[in-house]
Amino acid sequence: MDPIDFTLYLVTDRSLLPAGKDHLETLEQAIKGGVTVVQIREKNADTAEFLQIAQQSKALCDRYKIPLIVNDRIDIALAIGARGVHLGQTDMPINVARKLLPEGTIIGISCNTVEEVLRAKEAGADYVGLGAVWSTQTKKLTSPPIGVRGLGVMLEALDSSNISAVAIGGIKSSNLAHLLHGSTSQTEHRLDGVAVVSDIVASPNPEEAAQRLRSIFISSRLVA
Ligand code: TZP
Ligand code: MG
Repeated sequence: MDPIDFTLYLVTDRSLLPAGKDHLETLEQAIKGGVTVVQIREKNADTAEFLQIAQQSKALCDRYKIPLIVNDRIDIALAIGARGVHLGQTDMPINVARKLLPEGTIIGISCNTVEEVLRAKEAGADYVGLGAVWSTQTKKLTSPPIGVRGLGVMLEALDSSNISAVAIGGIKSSNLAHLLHGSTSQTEHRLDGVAVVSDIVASPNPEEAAQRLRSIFISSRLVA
């Protein structure tokens, strides 16, 4: 299977959609704008609803050949044949998830400290989500944002390992260049991408929002 391109990682949140906007329509526009991987994140849906949203989103992502990752739920990932799962620190441990999922399923984990990054490396995570970098309205944070400096320290902890790394939390087209310059100029391990919720999902024009983020990421990669 092709490796995942993490450049622009859209994490969905239907509660942030502007009035009258539909999840699948927004997802399609974001993909047209250049999103490279999608995570379906449903914090309020029951199982039946989560499954239905995940199935519909998977069908759309398949049409555009975009990999789909399911937040939290191994069972839903299995049911829809997702490319991966994204786990939090208090979700199913990586080694147990690995046993349950088909070979080749991507497992990512959220990390907020260097210790969590080292544990994720040890446990064989395929990628880490580092953050929250900045404060955000999208998620109630349980620890303070790590900032650009903190992100740099966590990237250093990844050293030369081949785990992919994405930053998350408060990332917008207005601060992305700053984030990329500040966190990765000194480190051996560079960010493979950025994970974004509200700057795309809550935008009146998700396609343009995705285009802006992607082009900032790509230009910074060219000069780095
Ligand atoms: N995990 C850490 S911060 C966050 C998640 C899911 C939310 C990020 O949302 P936004 O809108 O991109 O700040
Ligand atoms: Mg979780």
